[in-house]
Amino acid sequence: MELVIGDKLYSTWSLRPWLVLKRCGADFTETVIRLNRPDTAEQIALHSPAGRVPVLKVDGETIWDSLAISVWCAERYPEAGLWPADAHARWQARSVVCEMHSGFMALRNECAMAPDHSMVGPDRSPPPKGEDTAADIRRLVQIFREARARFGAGGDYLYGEWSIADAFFTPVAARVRHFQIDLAAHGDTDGAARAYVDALLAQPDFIAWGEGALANAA
Ligand SMILES: N[C@@H](CCC(=O)N[C@@H](CS)C(=O)NCC(=O)O)C(=O)O
Repeated sequence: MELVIGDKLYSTWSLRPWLVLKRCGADFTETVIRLNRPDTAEQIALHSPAGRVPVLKVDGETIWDSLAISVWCAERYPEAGLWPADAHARWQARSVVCEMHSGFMALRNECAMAPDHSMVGPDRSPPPKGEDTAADIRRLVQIFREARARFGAGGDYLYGEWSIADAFFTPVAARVRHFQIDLAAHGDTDGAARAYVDALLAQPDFIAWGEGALANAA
């Protein structure tokens, strides 16, 4: 099984299925394509009909898009518990994953992960100023606080135990850290959303991704 990904320093879409595959204990190789280079499109086209990474190659098939790969993992590795066991939590988890996958454009645009804005490393950038971005952050805080309050009792993650939802919000946690976003100023009255973000940043597979990112970049 081969996962084709973009630069680990800033390919937020690649991070998600990488975390999910790690959680499954899947045995996979990584092919890293450097983004923002003259030959990037050509390199990606060797692997992806959609011209985007991540791509998973398995059983003679190509699966592209971070959500499609994550859903494939849940199907292939049911024992990994990639969706919450509780039905209500599971319905909510799928909803927030889809909301993350298709939305938060202002936050993505203003806090883009790119060569100067890496998901790991000591560099930090000033907080975003846009009102649409602030609205996105308020919505994230609402999602985090509601899920943690309703379903989070079994662990530190959104629905207690780690799930695909956490893979989808880990790039957001990296943005919160890099862009020094004050969640308290966006509705996190008691620090519950911040504690969740800190749990994502402390997750061992994300730390391993960061070490790999810095090694790749060296
Ligand atoms: N919706 C897709 C988005 C994938 C995407 O936009 N990937 C970026 C890299 S992070 C890409 O391949 N860009 C092509 C390029 O930089 O030429 C997914 O979730 O996998």
